[in-house]
Amino acid sequence: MREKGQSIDHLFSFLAAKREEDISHDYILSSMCTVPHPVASRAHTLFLETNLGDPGLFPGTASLESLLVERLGALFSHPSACGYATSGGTESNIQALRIAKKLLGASNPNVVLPQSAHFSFQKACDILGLEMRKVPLDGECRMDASKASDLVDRDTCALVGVAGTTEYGVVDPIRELSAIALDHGTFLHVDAAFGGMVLPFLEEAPPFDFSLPGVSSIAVDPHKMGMSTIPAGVLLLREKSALSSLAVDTPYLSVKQEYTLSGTRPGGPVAGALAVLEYLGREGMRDIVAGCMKNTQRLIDGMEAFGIPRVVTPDVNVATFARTRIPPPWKVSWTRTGHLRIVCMPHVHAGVVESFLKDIGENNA
Ligand code: 0PR
Repeated sequence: MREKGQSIDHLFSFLAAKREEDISHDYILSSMCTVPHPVASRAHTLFLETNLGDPGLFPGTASLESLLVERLGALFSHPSACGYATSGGTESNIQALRIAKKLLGASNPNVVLPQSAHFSFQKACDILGLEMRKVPLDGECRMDASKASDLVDRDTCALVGVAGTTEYGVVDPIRELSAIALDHGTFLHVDAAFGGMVLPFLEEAPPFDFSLPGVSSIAVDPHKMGMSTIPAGVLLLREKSALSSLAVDTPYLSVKQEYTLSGTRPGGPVAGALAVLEYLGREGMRDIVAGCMKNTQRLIDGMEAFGIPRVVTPDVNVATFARTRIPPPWKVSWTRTGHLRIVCMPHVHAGVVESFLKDIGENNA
């Protein structure tokens, strides 16, 4: 650390230069995050110094967290769902499996999850000492529910389905998983980190939420399609008792117990996430999601016109293609099996899709 501090001008020109080194969102086609909505940024700055880790000191901010949980619970067909704001899908998935493990209390617990599950489940199972039982996918990259059923046994603490997979943007057969979960009395966690802020706003979407009676918990990330500032995730639970199973005593805080994974937690992204929901309403979200889906379809049609086929028809705004080369400066990603993957986030607007397609057309050797 410096002995004497730098001048403001020096410091901020250094910081600005570093920020310039980052890739412009204009070329980022690989990300599930986006430029925050302006109301999210504005709300976030109002709550910069708030800490939800000691909610008694910030009762206003804490009530926004409750309101966020209530709004998302209602969006997912269970207005009295309980939950809390996490740092994102990874924390939500860890906490959901932690709850499931405690509720079962088996000595050698396992988790049955699709091969397509996000790598956060690997972290969760490592931390929690859970055996991972991976269910193969069908030809459209969705979990094969009939094979899931074969893998569930008495030591299965959780069955996991994904609503909007990271790589192929499809929704697992959650209705079938719900039936299996009810049959075996198993906890069913739905990872809707991405799809949770897309599916409720589509005209026709596969079912994935608490309207299915076997669904025990849902992870949803406002910092993805919810256009909030980072980090904003939410874990929702059907039963309050499930969340209470994580409670630890916090003797010297303004509350006596907490069930979160982090201690200190930022209020800014929570205010940002709620601000977007309140400002846009269902109508505004439907418009934004419809735009992203239209751009996804245009991208698929445009690529196929160049002879580059889609891999699957996605349920959400993630498009995948059998193609391996992309001209610079575009930033795309590749799936584990080598398919080109593009996420049509709100910043990937119609003009961006057209200029990407133009570049592909000119380099389509
Ligand atoms: N569940 C699903 C279905 C996800 O897609 C992700 C992240 C997670 C859980 C974990 O969420 P957090 O990263 O918020 O903990 N999916 C993106 C991915 O791995 C995350 C991401 C976002 C990666 C932006 C890169 C990027 O630029 O692709």
